[in-house]
Amino acid sequence: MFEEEQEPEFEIFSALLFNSLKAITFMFFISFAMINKPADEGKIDPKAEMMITVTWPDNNPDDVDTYVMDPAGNIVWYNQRETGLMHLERDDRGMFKDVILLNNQEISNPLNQETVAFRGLQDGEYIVNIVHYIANGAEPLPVEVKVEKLNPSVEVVFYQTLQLGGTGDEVTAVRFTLADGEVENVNNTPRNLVELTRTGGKAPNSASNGNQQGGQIDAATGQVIEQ
Ligand SMILES: [Ca+2]
Ligand SMILES: [Ca+2]
Repeated sequence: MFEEEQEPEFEIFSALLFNSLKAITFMFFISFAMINKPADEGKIDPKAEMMITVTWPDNNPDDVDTYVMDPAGNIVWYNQRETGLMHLERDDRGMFKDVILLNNQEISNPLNQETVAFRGLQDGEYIVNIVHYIANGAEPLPVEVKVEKLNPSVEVVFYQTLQLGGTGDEVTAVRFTLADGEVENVNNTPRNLVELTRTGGKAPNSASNGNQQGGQIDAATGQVIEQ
């Protein structure tokens, strides 16, 4: 009799205890998941108006770099990841430092991709170049370049696979002009951007301003080769 009366209270207590334990366990896993978030994860601006995505084959060790010039002459690249309204989300260096944590173990991340986001649109011409910064094989490297205008709905402005032919090779993937938010004059007339970032203009590396000749770029160091 006595035991029967006590039983419901005990059940309520144990149910409360069990639920508390569940809540604590849940919070533990949430905080654990947050700790494990890779530090190198790129930020994607939710307000992006345009997105340029450069992709090369998974697991390929080559380093490809993306250079984009805006109508004001600003150039975004790995050493100047934010300029004007453009932002390079991440410099992908092939397999270098491409690790993610899974179950607390480092595993290699096969993805080779760089993205440039535009926070706003300026009228005028944009130039998108890709550069074979480090090539490891003798074969040409296929690189997919996609340019999308995101608002009011996603519109693919350009989508093509181009070939990069070895260390130092720079290719103009696409040039386009924005006029009142509309894309015009899509073409691929070549224009070198790497040289501009090293020889002055609006580029941050003013150390080589004196070299008006420009000259060849050493792809391994990024420095202008003295003639
Ligand atoms: Ca890169
Ligand atoms: Ca990679």
